[in-house]
Amino acid sequence: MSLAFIGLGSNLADPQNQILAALAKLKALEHCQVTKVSSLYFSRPMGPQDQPDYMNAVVAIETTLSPLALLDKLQQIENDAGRVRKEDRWGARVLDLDILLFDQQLINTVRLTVPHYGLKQREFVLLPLAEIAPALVLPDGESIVTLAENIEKNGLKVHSKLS
Ligand code: A4P
Ligand code: MG
Repeated sequence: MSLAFIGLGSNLADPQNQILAALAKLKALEHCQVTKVSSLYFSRPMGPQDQPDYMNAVVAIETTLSPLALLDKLQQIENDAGRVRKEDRWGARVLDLDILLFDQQLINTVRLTVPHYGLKQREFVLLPLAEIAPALVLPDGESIVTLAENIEKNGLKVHSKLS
């Protein structure tokens, strides 16, 4: 059994409902058990500023799936939500599901980079992670709580509880 952390983000087509629907689909995945759910966070866009604000959350999943099999499931959920992949980096999206961590594994393949490359620079990832896994330490030895305490909050705030 592995422990994975998944980041959820949306800034189009009713973001709050997108996150709620994605959470329900994650809970229904075979070979996966959602064990922790962060609050729903309101966040300012990272990247281009001419896009709507985001809703973000992080969940913990216990799974017997491989990292790539889990990625397949996440991309299926993104596609079902009507996600259209565009060229514009960091642009608006209906639903983004990222594998933030997979146990203490370091993965560098064409399809998958874990830990997620933006993990340490994103307040909307670090704070929800610290909320649900305060004892978590990254493979490089850095503590999530310390990273979360030291990052610029950029208007991040808890919007509501998810469960
Ligand atoms: N991929 C590699 N590693 C991973 C991983 N750990 N998890 C590959 C998931 N996928 C991973 O993904 C492109 C490819 O990355 C996938 O096919 C997969 O094989 P994508 O979801 O199509 O691309 P993306 O997520 O749009 O990448 P991009 O444009 O770099 O976006 P980011 O970095 O995810 O940022 N502001 C706020 N406040 N909140 C947000 O959530 N999100 C973004 C998107 C921008 N600004 C934001 C937010
Ligand atoms: Mg993504």
